[in-house]
This record gives sequence, C-alpha cells and structure tokens, in this order.
Amino acid sequence: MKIALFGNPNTGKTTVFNHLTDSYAYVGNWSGVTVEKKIGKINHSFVSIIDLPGVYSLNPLTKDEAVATHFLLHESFDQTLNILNAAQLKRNLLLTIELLEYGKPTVLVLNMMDIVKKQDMELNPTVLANELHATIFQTDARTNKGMAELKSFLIGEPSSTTSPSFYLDYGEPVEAIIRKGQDLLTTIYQHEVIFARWLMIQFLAGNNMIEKFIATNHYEGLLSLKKDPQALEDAVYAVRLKFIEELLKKATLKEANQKTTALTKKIDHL
Ligand code: GDP
Ligand code: MG
Ligand code: K
Repeated sequence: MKIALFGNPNTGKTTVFNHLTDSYAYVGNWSGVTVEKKIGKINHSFVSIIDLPGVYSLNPLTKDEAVATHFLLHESFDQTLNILNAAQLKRNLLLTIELLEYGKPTVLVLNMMDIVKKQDMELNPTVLANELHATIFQTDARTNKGMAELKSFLIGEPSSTTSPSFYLDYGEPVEAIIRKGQDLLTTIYQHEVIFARWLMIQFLAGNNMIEKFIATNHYEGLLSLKKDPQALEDAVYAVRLKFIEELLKKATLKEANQKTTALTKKIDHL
C-alpha cells in the first residue's frame, strides 16, 4: 500500500510525515533534482508514505515542482494524501481539484486548525467530504492534534465506500474537446479512462509538462484539438475557481474574523 503525500508549500507536509512515520524514513534524492526523496513506513506496517515537494498546482514552474507531476505520470501508488492549510482553503483547493481528478482514493487533511480557530472561523467537514468525495481529517500537526485518528485510518482496512467519484464538469465546448481527446487516449494509446480525462484536462489547462509528455509520446491527434489555448486555459481555471467559491460558501459555517486574522498572521508569520 503506497500513499503519496501532496500539498502546497508550508502546509505542514513534513510535520505530518514525521508524525506518521516516526523515524523510519528512507532518504535519498529524486532523479535530476536536489530534492530529498523521503519514503516512510507507518508503524512498521505495509503502508508506506512518499513525501513529494510542495506545489501550488501540477503545472510546474521549477524542476523541483516538476517532481510531483513526474510522479503522477510515471509512478504507481494507491492513495492520495493531500495536506491543506485550512485557513487558506481557497488557494489550497486548486491543487486538490487536480489531484481528485487523477482519481485515486483521497484523504484531505485540513491542517492548521489552530489558526482557523484563532480566526473564529468554522468549517463544515461533512459538506467538504460529500462534495469532494474524499475523507476529511482536521489536524493541528504542530501539537499532534488529530494525528492519531489520521494514522489509524491510514493503516486500517481500506474501506469499500471510498471509491473516488469526484467529477468537475467543465461545460461545453470544453467537455466535447476532453471527450475527443479521451477517446483517442483510451482507444489508440490504451490509457485508462480516468487517467485519459485527467491528462486531457491538464493538457487544456496549459500544463507545460503534460504538453511535453504528449509531444514525446507522439500523441499528435491531441494537438489539433487545442485550437485556442488561452481561451481553454482560462475556461478550465474559471470553472475550478467557481466550484471552489461555491463549495466554500456551503462549507463555511462562520467566516474568519478580520481582526483576529490579521493578528494571527502577525504571530504565525504565515
Ligand atoms: P511543508 O512545507 O508542507 O513540509 O510544511 P512544514 O511541515 O515544514 O511546516 C511549515 C511550518 O508550519 C512549520 O513552522 C511548522 O511548525 C508549522 N506547522 C505545521 N503544522 C501546523 C499546524 O497545524 N498549525 C500551525 N500553527 N503551524 C503548523
Ligand atoms: Mg516539507
Ligand atoms: K509557522
């Protein structure tokens, strides 16, 4: 059982990783970059966690960031563990959507709940779990809060009810283009349906690494589908943003108090 750890930079990935894996991390380097490759086991179990460099999106701006996307393109794993800064969900959820579309069963860890509390903000985890088709945990990794629950879930029996079915509808004409590309990728190139859809969305969203992947593999039929790259990129982004804004409206029980937000920002240097 392989779990891949994703998240924006500074969300507490390393802190969570260290709590989950005790001191059993194997340390090496990812090929081509000087970023540490860390794989740890949870309590000597058969469950291993792979720590990946922090990214804001799967469209890499640097070689270090490319490690996460390269991993999704070329390596196999069973489960996604996505750490989020719960006080900045609007920004963090952009990556989450990209990961959910990849189709692995996903655990979302809303970390930094201490900051959420300090800001007098209140979230509804059930709404988030239902809308995102993911398992949600709320943690404060700095003080270990929520870690035991997360740990026992990850080493527990895989539940049959967690089959991923997150699906964001990009509307026409984007969906028609996705369908055409998906057909090519599944029938000619034998990719799995969900991976093909993810690849097409990433391609239309302007992910430079996916563009290279498509060129390298000579998936020429796809190139002609992207007639107006900028418009498609904008359309994908707009749908994601709208989804996040509507989701947060439903999932926020209490808005952050502006005064305490400014204060906690000063204190925590976030
Ligand atoms: P990474 O970049 O995602 O690996 O994040 P780190 O684990 O290095 O954490 C970044 C910073 O946030 C460190 O100073 C941590 O001590 C701190 N941190 C991690 N989790 C929490 C949390 O739940 N609450 C607060 N307030 N700080 C946290
Ligand atoms: Mg880290
Ligand atoms: K901090």
